[in-house]
Order: sequence, then structure tokens, then C-alpha cells
Amino acid sequence: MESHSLSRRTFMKSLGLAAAAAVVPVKLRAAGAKRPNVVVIYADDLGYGDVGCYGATKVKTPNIDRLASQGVRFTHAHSPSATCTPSRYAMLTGEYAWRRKGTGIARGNARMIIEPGRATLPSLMQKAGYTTGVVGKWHLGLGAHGQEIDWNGEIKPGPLDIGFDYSFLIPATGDRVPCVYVENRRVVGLDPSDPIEVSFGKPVGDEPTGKAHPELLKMHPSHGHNQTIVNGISRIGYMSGGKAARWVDEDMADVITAKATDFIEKNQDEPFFLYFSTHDIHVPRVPHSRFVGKSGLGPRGDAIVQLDWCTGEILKALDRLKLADDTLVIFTSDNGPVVDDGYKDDAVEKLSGHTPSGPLRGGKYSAFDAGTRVPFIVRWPGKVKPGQSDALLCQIDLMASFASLTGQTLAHEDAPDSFDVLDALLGKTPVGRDHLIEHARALSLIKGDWKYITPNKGAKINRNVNIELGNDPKPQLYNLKEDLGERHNLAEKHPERVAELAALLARLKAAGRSRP
Ligand code: NG6
Ligand code: CA
Repeated sequence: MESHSLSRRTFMKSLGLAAAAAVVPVKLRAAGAKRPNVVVIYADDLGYGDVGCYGATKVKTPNIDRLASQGVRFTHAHSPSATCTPSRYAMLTGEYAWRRKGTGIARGNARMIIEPGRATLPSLMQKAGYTTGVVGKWHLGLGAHGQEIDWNGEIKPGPLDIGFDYSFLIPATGDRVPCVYVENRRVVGLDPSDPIEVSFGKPVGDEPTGKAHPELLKMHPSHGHNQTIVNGISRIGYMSGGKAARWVDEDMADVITAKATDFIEKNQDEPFFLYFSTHDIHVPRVPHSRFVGKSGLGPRGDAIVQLDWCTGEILKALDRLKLADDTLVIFTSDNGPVVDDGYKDDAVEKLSGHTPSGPLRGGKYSAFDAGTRVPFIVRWPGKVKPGQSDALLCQIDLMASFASLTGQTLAHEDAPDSFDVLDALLGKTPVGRDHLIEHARALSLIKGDWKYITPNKGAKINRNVNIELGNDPKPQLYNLKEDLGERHNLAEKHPERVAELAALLARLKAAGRSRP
């Protein structure tokens, strides 16, 4: 235990977290500078009904609610996909992930799926003179195709090769190896005499797995997640080595939030773009002890409380540095909610009437709206009038909208599915995009009040996670305005509308782009 706590202290120090923050004088920003800083707070697996300002009553989220009360709260904003990797791919490239092979949920040793040299959200901001940073969950792969990732040397390509000036990453997810942080191109706190090896096939090293040694676990898997044990939790994949560099799940929110606020502090004098990608509330849900028991809903609720704290720390840093008025903050989530996503963490037992999807049907992985319709809040004090907006929009629109914000024109081939919805984001118009293709196993098309889900043979329910997936061999048509919960399939009643939406979807797929 002693050696563990010692190495943990050394580790925190290697992250630069122990030293008192240097006092940096607040310089005035260039007079007349119009470009706001941009901070995107990207929560993981947070559902439409998981926060107070979207109707949750059992769990308290005062910081996220404050953001909403000072900004625009969107009711019809979507992640591009119902899982993480494709959502992030689409948000950063402006291209629907389903157009590209290899953009499904990435393994922990997947190679980078965004090609260097491509126009991306961060490269667009860089071109506008912003300093760009990503802190937190990545899950878009690292390293070059056809080559082993060198976890013990330089890891590239990575975020620095697609437009970020700084990166501090959880390489994949908290539940996948390698369980280490990567800062810019290197694993943080790595002892070269204890090299890291990672495998998603045959076991590596001789460390115990959750499957063979459940007695060593502090949290047990419910499905999958039974390979190498790190910090008492078995993960997806095998790893050996890198012991001094391994993260401690309980500290993760503190570590990444400190890195995010450091980035803001260091770049306070110039416009910056920060993509702060939280680990919460993805599994394994292992919040810091100060949040344990705070929600009464078990670790999932406590992780929401921790996420709210992280959000509050970002807002506090902006206040402290007097940057709040010059900063456009977006808060949203990469896909809808899931309760049991692979660990027995009491989330199901302690749900206590909390409804992660709010009034929507389905959840993470689902073609029903809870798969992608997520909390989405925009705050820019003095520029964005607080209120609510029902405009249809998608995170994929950030590229075209920020091009507009920074006075740039996108090349025809760039961000092929990103719409300029800047006026909707700024609350100036209730009109968002004309239509949206949602992506789960099935594709769906939303246009006006209508949503069409393409027929497919997938399972109707994922029994592991207990979520209705929205799959059906028959076409589905819902009127979202009258039937937000997608209970009444009107496809047989309105075959002409089904035909019209199916034809539009086919055209948009064939065109390879949808940006006007
Ligand atoms: C699934 C995992 C789930 C989660 C998900 C990715 C199993 C059985 N389930 O394959 O736990 O990691 O992938 O989540 O392994 S996401 O939010 O990053 O897309
Ligand atoms: Ca996710």
C-alpha cells in the first residue's frame, strides 16, 4: 500500500499538479478583439434527462444549470452518432462517420482514424489564430496505420497532427487499456525500465485478469471488461508494464480538470479553443471519494455530480481570469445514456426513479432519439440572449458554424456534412438545419416534424444494457412534434412520406456530402 501511495504522489507530481499555481498577471486582451475563446465541454454518455436543467430532479447539477440559465438551452440538438468514436470523428471533421469505414467504437490500440492534413475543427480554429487544446477522452485512435503504436516512445500521429497545439489524453476510454495518460506525444510518468505492452488479442504480461481473479476486484464486470486488472478494476484488453504511469480512476476528474484550467490560464491572453472531453459519466464510474454517496443514486449519479463539479471549475477559471464575457462555452454529450454499460456498479439498483433519457425513447446505441438527442447549452454572456431553442442542430455543425464565427470560408470538400447554424447557436433564430441524419446501427432521417428510421434486421433490444435499439425490419415513421417518445409508428399511414424521406436519405448518401 505504502509503495502504491508513494508512486501515486510521484505520479501526481509528474503531472505538475502538486506545485502551487504560479501567479500570472491578468493582461488585458487586445482592445476591440472580437473573436471569443471557445470551450467545448464534451461529457460522455450523459443523457437528455440526466441534468437538472433538462428535468432531472433526483440529481443536482447546479453548475450545468447555471450555464443553462446564462445561455441558450437547446431541446433538439444531437450528437452525430449514438456511440462515442463516430460522434467525435464527425464533430472534429464535419463528416458523418457512417460515410467512412473504420469509424466504429475504437479499440484501445486503434490507429488514428482522422488523417493528418485534413481540415478539422481544431485546424480551422488554428487558421483563425487560435491556440488549440484537447484535454480528456480521445477515442479516435493514435499512431499510423500499418505500424505498431510505440507507447514507450513517440506516439504519432495524434491530435498535434490534426490541428491541436496541446493534448492531454485518456487515449481511448476509461474501460480500455492502456490505462495511462498521453501528453502531447508521450505517456506521462513512464519509467523506461518498465515498458508498456498492450494487446487486444492474446494476453500479454502476467498480471491477473478479472476473469481469472475476480477476488481481486473492487468493481465487478457485468458483461465484457474482464481482462487486465488496473486499480482493482478489470478492463477491456490486456496491458503489462507502465506501472508508475497508470492512472488512478478516482483522481481522473481532478487530473484532467486541472490540465484544462491550466490550458485556459496559460493561453488567457490570446484566443484559445479548448475541447475538454470528460471521462464522466462513462464506465467505470469511480468518482473521487468526495463525491461518493453525494447523489444517492450510486456511482452513476455521483459521476454526474463530479461532472457538474468539473464544469463548475471551468466556469470558475473563466470568471477568475475575467474571461467569461469573451468565451463561448458549449456543454454537450457524445451520445445518449446507458445505465449498466458493463460493470456492476449499482446504477440499475439505485436509479430510484431517475430517468436518464428524460421523455425520449431508447438510449446509447439506439436509433430512437435518446441515442443522439443530448443536452446542448451555449453561453456567451452579452452576445447570446439566455433562453431556450428548439432549433434542430448537431455537433457536426461546429465546423461550418465556427468558420462563420471566425470569418472563414470552407473549401468545398471540407466538412461535407457540417451546416452553418451559427445564428441558431447564438440564439438569434429558431431555425437550425433543414434535416439531419442520425446514426446508430440504423440510419434515421429527421426533417421537419418527421423522423424516418430505415428498416434493418438488428436486435430490437440490447439485453446486456437493456436498451431498445430502434431496429425494425419494417420502416418506422414518427411525428416527433406530437410523439416525442416515438411510440406510434405512422409508416403505414403515410407511405408517401416514408417514400419521400427514404429518397432524400438515399440522395444524401449517394452525394457523399450534405452541406449546402
Ligand atoms: C462497448 C463496451 C461499453 C463501452 C462502449 C463504448 C463491452 C461489453 N461494452 O463495446 O462498455 O465501452 O463499447 O462506449 O465491452 S463509448 O461511449 O466510448 O462509445
Ligand atoms: Ca460515449
